Amino acid sequence: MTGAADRLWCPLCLLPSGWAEGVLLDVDDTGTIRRIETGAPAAANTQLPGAVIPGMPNLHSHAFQRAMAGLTERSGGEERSDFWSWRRTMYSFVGRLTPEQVEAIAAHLYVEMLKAGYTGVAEFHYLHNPPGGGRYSDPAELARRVAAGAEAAGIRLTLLPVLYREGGFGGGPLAPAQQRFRLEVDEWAGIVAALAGASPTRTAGAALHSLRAVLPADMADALAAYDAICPEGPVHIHIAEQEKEVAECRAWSGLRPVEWLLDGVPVDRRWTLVHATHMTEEETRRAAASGAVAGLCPTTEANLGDGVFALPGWLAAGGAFGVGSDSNVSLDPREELRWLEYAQRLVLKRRLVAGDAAPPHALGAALWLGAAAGGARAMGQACGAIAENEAADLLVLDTEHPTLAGHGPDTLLDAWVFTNAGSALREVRVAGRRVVEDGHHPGEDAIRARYRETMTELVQEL
Ligand code: NGQ
Ligand code: ZN
Repeated sequence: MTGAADRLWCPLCLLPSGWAEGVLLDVDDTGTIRRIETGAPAAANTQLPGAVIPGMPNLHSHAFQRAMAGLTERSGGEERSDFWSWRRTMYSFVGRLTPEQVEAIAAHLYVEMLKAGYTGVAEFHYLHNPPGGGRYSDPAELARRVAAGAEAAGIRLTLLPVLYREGGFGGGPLAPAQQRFRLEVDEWAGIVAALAGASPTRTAGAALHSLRAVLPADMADALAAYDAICPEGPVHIHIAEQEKEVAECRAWSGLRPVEWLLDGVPVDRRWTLVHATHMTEEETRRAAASGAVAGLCPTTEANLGDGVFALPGWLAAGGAFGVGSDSNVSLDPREELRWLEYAQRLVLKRRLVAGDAAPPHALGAALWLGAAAGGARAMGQACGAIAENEAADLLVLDTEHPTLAGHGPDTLLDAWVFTNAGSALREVRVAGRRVVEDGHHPGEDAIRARYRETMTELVQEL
């Protein structure tokens, strides 16, 4: 899918400089906004009926985990349910998925994301091989299935093939279920190269699963290979999510994970540090100053009992952030932003934590615009703001909706983020093309039917 050349007019539009009235967006055939005019008449242009805000890039998703949501809220008989017991359940689930099921889950997931206001997704994709190991005849088979799901839904995609090779810090054998994840570095680079630059709305980037799963020498080889494919492209890594991981990293290297990464690797604006939950003040300052985006996934981090991100220190140091749906227990950018803020309120016993560092916007707009900008950087695509040379990835909010009624520009985004105004999302556009109209996606009936079949198959096998 490419974009749709069009002239889009809206009565009210959130530009980087603030709300503007009578805004005309001139969109080219790659779906990029080439010119913006304010105070323009509606005339014969395509009308966007409401208040227009940038769509949200989702900077971290594991698509297949959507099909596990609701299946992991019971004890497997362990003494203690925690991240690691959840991971064992996830591994047993992963062993069953077929390529057809992976595509059906991704297509459905991405439609749901669009309907909630995510217009793009960075998919952290580590499911590469058939069950038990070996290779599909095309090693990019499952990556292509995920990309086909994105194509069917019409969501912007940065597919991040993941390098995952070890069972722990310093290297170690993989569990049988993890054989589906393991690639040689050159095979991994081949998948990245096969999918990079596929279209104006679909590309690929790099992901290293974690310091637990990639040895330093492999990391260096992978980054060198990647630089030859996408010299400016994004690099993602899971880091410092669990306290046990911090302890194991120290036992291995004498350093904490974020410290190790910042000391050993040239981390910069291309990087997204996913979670970064457990950092000292010094790590927080250094990581923020590196320019890396903090990839925050508050609903999953809560679901898995990870801990609370050091948001005040991060924002005070000028750190960039974005949000991701990660395990896909929640598919709503507003819920991620609320949890991001509310966890801080509960810990600090105060209010407006994320807003303090970002006047003059009220909190809803500061969170939304901050996460959109950081998320776009994490995707490595120009899609995080309504501005010239940025993609026309747009949400049209129905200002007549009861939850938004009466709100002027000052509080509209507070009402959008801090209430259950989901049904006020009237229209969604990706690269100028309408993908959700009046809350419906044109392909959703067929996509849902395939998803239902898939879930019936998977749950019966449990
Ligand atoms: C993942 N998820 O890759 O799906 C991980 C679990 C791991 C989160 N970290 C696996 N939330 O970290 O080893
Ligand atoms: Zn993850």
